[in-house]
This record gives sequence, structure tokens and C-alpha cells, in this order.
Amino acid sequence: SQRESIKPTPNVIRTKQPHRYTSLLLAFLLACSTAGRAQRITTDKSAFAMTTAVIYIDPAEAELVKTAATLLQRDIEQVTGRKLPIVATVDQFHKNVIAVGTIQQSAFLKQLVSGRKINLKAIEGQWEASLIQTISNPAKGITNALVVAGSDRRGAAYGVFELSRQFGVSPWYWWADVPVEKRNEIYIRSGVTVTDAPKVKYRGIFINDEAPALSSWSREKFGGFNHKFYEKVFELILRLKGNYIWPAMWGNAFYADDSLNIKAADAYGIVIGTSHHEPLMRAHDEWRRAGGGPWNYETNPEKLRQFWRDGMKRASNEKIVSIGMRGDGDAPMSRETATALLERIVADQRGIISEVTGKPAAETPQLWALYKEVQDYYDKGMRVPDDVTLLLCDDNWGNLRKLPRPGEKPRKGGYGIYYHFDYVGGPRNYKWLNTNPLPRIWEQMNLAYQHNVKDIWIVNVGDIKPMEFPISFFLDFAWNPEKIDADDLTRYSEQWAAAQFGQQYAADIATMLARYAKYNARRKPELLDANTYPGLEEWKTVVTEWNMLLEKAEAINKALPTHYKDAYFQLVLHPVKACANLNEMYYYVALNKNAYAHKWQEANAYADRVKALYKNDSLITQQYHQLNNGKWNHLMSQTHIGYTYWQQPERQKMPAVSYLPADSAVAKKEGVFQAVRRAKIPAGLTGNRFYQDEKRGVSIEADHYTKAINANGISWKILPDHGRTGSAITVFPVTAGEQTPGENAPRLQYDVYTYSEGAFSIYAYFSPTLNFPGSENGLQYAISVDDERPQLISLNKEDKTSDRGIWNKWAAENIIIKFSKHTITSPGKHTVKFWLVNPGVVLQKLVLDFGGLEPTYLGPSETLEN
Ligand code: REL
Repeated sequence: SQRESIKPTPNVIRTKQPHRYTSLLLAFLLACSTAGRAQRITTDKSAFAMTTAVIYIDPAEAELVKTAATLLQRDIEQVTGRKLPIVATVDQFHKNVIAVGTIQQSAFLKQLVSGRKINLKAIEGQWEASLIQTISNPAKGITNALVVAGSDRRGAAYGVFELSRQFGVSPWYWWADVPVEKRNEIYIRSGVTVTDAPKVKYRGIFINDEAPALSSWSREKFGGFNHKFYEKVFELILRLKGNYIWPAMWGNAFYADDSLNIKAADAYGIVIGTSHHEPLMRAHDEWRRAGGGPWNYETNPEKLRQFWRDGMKRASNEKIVSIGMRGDGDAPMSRETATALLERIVADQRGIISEVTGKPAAETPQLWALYKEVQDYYDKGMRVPDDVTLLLCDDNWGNLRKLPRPGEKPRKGGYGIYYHFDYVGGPRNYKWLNTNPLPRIWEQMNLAYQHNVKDIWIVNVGDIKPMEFPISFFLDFAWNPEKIDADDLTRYSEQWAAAQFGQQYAADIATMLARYAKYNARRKPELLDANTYPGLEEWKTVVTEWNMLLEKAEAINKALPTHYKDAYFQLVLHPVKACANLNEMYYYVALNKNAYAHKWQEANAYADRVKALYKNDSLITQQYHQLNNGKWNHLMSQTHIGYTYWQQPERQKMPAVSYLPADSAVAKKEGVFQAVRRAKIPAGLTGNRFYQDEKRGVSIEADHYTKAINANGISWKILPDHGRTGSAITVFPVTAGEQTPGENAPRLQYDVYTYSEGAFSIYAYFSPTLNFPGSENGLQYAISVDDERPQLISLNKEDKTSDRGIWNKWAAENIIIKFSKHTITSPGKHTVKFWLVNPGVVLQKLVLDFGGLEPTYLGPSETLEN
């Protein structure tokens, strides 16, 4: 028979996993350690009591400092019920003073400096730095001062919002209804000076793909994307310590739609940019509105120059000017577009910039975005002047495409990253819910930071909601990437959860935030269908995981005090509920198909269940829209069921199901119609029952190595919870040079035991990292078994475009799977060796296939030893 003709294949078992328990212990110890941020708030009643003070601010300060002081006044009032006076001079009537100001403008601060009551050297001349300090007897008649000093206007504001955060006003208090913690008094610890400043210069968000959800909402609540809307957005950005935005541009134009938008930007100190394909501060839609003719510099240069000149004249505020040119409306320029033409466009644009500003172009911050095909122009040699920031871009799916080489000559304008949490385009839009797990954002943005990308970090956040958690993380990480390590993500998430919901359930909530994003990242909800998981068993496992998560999310919802519930629904329960429901719906479509094909009578009940789950999807949306008296109406109106190609369907459409005529059904042979809701994972799934199962091969999570060999200053490090199933592993420093496998080379070893000998294959699963060094061979790894000669394999050199071909598969499946063949000549212990060649390679899983591996989407679940 065919079976007998198959070569003998080794049966394999795995050895113990030495790291499982150590890593658990480590996680526990980390969770117990105290917060990284210097805490200013105390319960010590002899400390500085905020409500006994006035807020002083010099009338000469910039609008932003006044805005910050007013918000501080409001925050204190929200917490304590007491409204502090804001005063313009400090005198003996004010015993206690909260002095908010900048080194440049505050008369009181200057007085303190000259009287040697305070030393501001630590922040002087810095970008956005702040210093917070209490001083007793700072001046005649004043008992105590709490100084919040900024090296500039945003520095002062960040100092204020750091305090607010610490005394219990979440940056999300308005945007996610996070309740403000009430207290009678806020005491500020004395004797500690805290200084802080960002590591990344411009940190911001792009409101994009804003229809239908955010557009309908902003229309209903504010009358559109006007200054009332933007004031809310700017306040949020400031509280999150960001400073930069690309405003909404789907049929919207920030400068043209409301002349007060620019004033709001200034009052909140937010730097405005226009997106990557909107040069010289003009929204794309304005060209359409103006009827400017062809968007073509060869045939229509005069009109374009005038259009851009007007844009520059109007944008008198703080800004970063996008330069360069793409095709009309985010399309590539024609193939024939010559680099020479683009260089001329840039030169002409800079001419306009200097003409309008009356200064050399280099004095206005500019960026050139290497988005999609524009990167090819760069790769073919096109350059822009050194003062322009090169905005490197991800592939729209959170995977960086290019980074400066380590040791590359620094550029004056430096580098930035444009990243995505939300996208409209292929292989499919993802705009509905948050599908961005922190570990991958961390890993990619850390890579960027370590490669000296420090000038701009901007992320496409779609409708803002429901990206609250990853937005917080992106901006916190941008503030200081050196403060958050891969191991700190659990702690970060717990602190974030505690800041929104209090300490009691913070750890559980953090786990849920991590879990739902991880599950969603396996495949974006818009890409799911009944065929996503090739086997019903895998489907069932996935749905069971979702439903267990939901069970937990609902239990916490029950236990949480009522005032947290609106926020909890938006931030935690809704995505879990909606995605558990969606996955289960597709699972039942798969069950229906299978039962129908077998003519099992259960087919009809499965079909009914699909209908019920489909309906439930809209009920869950409705629940969101009704929250807090309809405050968030429309925000979940993004269609997400019924996709037929990359673009979203106009309307949702239930997946097709089939009914059997009553008389044609036969009884099902095995299994029963059973809802997987609330089911526990069957014990067997984590036990050893696939031990020697040819169909499943042997599956090893990457972090469960037997031995990690560090060498040449390079160390292996686990990226906890990174990846589609378990954790992942990579090396640090990420800028290390290429390594050659050899006796003293960094590698991971995985011991396995076989009962026989023969040929087998190894599938290696990687995070979909792209060829960011742009090298001929892409990123490589090497693999061998025992003393075999290591095989050198490229992860990603086939990817040439990052918007078609094999890349579609990598992006959609969020994995790159590589394959190698091996032979062993005797049974017994064998060692799989995974060799480092290039850093940046992130290994998630190894699967050994002995000939009969059944198809799965996530790979077989891990094989465990007895
Ligand atoms: O995600 C992106 O960067 C682009 O698809 C968008 O920036 C693009 O401008 C689109 O919204 C419309 O033009």
C-alpha cells in the first residue's frame, strides 16, 4: 500500500521545558516590583495640600500653558470638588502656590532661580522637558510652592498632566468615560525633584479611514471635524504626552473646514502635519474642491505651485511640512515618473517654503515619507536635502520595511516612522477593532529606536476609538523607549488597567487586553471566514479560547463597581464579546457546511445558530452605541461581515448557510450539537496525547528551548506573549552584525528523542518581519540537526513590494513559515539547532513533520512530555 512505501519516519518526543516555571516566577516577581514612574502623590498629610493653593501663571505665557493651567484647575475640581483660583501674580495673600510656567516667561520662576530657590539647569535648553518640585518658603509671605516648570510650553503642560495622571485623572477620562478618582485632598510629596523629557521628538497620531464611524459620530456630536472636535483630540494627545497629529482627511480638510481649527492647535500646542501624500499643508480634498485639474506636475505645475503656496501661507502654526508627491489620492505616480522630476518637485516645494516663510527652507521642519512606491525611488537613488526627516513606513500592517543601517552617517533631519493600527487596503481593510498586540508594536518600534529613528513616530489610529490601549502604549513608548523593556509589557498593561479601573482587577484586565489583541492578530476579524481554520477541531479550540476569555470578562464586569462599567465595556468587554461572537459565528458556518455535506440533521440547528450569532453581532454594536446615553453612537458602525475583496462591503451580509429538507437528514454519527460557549479546554489538549501522533508532528514553542547559547556579545531573549500562540525569541542587541554558524556562534538548541531514523521536515514560524536592512538575501537564519551542516535560509528575500505577492499571505496570516529537510540515521536523542544569522528575526515556533502532518492555521498545539 501507499503507506508502506513511505520511508520510515522518526517518532519524536520532546524533553522537559526548563523555562516554563522560571519564566512564570520571573513574571510574578516583575509584577510585584513597584512602578517605574516617580510618584508625586502621597497620603502624608503634612505634605503640600493642593486645594489650599492658588494656581499661578504668568500672563506672558503661551496659550498652551494657560490651557494646561485651566485643565489642572478642572482636574483638581473633578477630584476634590474644589475650584482653585488662577492668579497672575504671587503675593503674600497666597500662602500656597502651584506655579505652572516656562523658564522663558514665568516671572515667579525667574525670581526663584535668581533667589537660588530652584535650579532649572537640568531642563534648560531641552525639548519639552519638565521639572516638578516643592519648595518651602520660596518667597516672602508664601509658605509652600509646587513648581511645575517647563523648558518650553509643552514641557510645562506635560508636567501638569503628569501630576493629573498621578492624582487620578486618566488621559481617557472623557474619551473612554474613565471615572475620576475622588479624594478630599491631594497631597504632593516634598523633597523630590522629578525631571522628564521625551526621547522621540515628534510623537503623534493620524486620524484616518474615519468613515463611517468617526465621521458620523463627530457630525452628530460636534457638527463635524471642527475645532470643538479637535479640542477634545488635542487635549487627549497632550495628556498622553504626544505633540503631533495628521488630521482627518477623508473628504475633510483641517485648515479649510473651520478657521478655528488652527487656533485650537495653537492653544493646545499641537504640531500639525498633513499625511504622506498631502504636500505643503494642503488636504487632498482641497484639490478636488478647488477643481485644480490634473494632479500632475508635468502638465499642471503652475496650479499645483499656487495650491501649495496658499497652503504654506495659511499654515502659520507649528507644523511639519510633508514634501514630495504621489499620484492623486494616495495612488502611486505613473510608472514613468522619473526621479529627476520628483527631485525638481521637492526643490520647487522648498522654494515655496522659503519664499513664504522668509527663511531658508531648512528652518521649517519637513518630512519626506517613503510610503509604498516612494521607497523604491529612494532605493533607486533619489535623495532630499539633509534637513528633511525621512519618514520610513511600515507595510501598513505593522511590519517595518526599512531602517537606517547601524553606523550610517547621521542626517540632520533624522528619521521617523509612520506605523499602522488601522488600514484601508489590501490584503483587506482592518478598521473595526483593535488587532494590535503590544509585544509586536514594542518589538518593531524598539527596532526602529535602536536604529536611531528618533525624530517622528506617528501612527494611523483610524477612528481613535477603539485603539485606546495601543495608542497609550505607542505614545508612552515614544516618550521613552529606554524605560519599557519587552519584559515590562505585563507590568505596563497592569498599570494601565489600574489607572482606568483601580488596582483590584488590574492584573486580570491586563491579561484580557493582551489576550484579545493576540487572538485578533492571528487573523484580522475582517479576514475571518469559515475556512480560516482548516479543521473543525482547531476551530473549536480557538472558539473555546475566545469564550473562556469572554466568561472571564463578564465575571469581572459583574464584580466591578458600577461607575467603571461604561469604561470597561468600551475598553475590554466590547472587543471580547464582539470577537468571541464573530469567531463562533464562523465556526458554526463551518459546522453547518460539514453537517450539510454529511446530510446530518444538525445542519439546520447549526444554520439557526449562525443566524442568531449574526444578529447578536448587531446587538453588541447597539449596546456600544447606547452607552452613556448614546455618547458613542456610530463609533462601532464599521462593517466587518460580508467582505468579498479588500474593500469593505457597504452593508453587512450574513455568511451563507444551508438547510436540509426535514426528511433527507440522517442522524449524526459522532459528537453532538453542543455549544462551545462556556466549555473548558479539554484536558487532552494540553496533555501528551499527541505524543507520537504523526498527524500532528512535534510542535515546540520557540521559548521552550533546551539550551540558549549566547556569544559574541549577543544574547537570546524571550519576547513574552509575542506571537500567535505563545511567546517568541530573538536576540539583542538588535543592531548586531551578521553571524556565521560555528562552534562559538549564538544558537538555540532543542533536544528531541526519536524511536526511529529517516527523513523529516522542520517548519519554522516567524513574526512577519520584512527585509528592513534591504539586503540582497533578506534576513536569514540557519538550521541544522545534530552535526549536520547548517542550512542557510532567507526569511523574506522574496518580498519585493510589500503590497502584493507573497507579502499578502504573510500579512494576512501574520506569520512567515519556512521549511527545511533533514535526515537522521539513528533513533534516540537529537538536537535541533537554530542559528542566528541576522538580528531582527523573531522565532515563534518549530514544527517537526514526519510525513503525515495535518493542515492547521496556527500550527499544531505544543507537544508536551509526559
Ligand atoms: O494608510 C495610509 O497611509 C493611506 O492609505 C492613507 O493615508 C490614505 O491617504 C487614505 O486615507 C486616503 O487617501
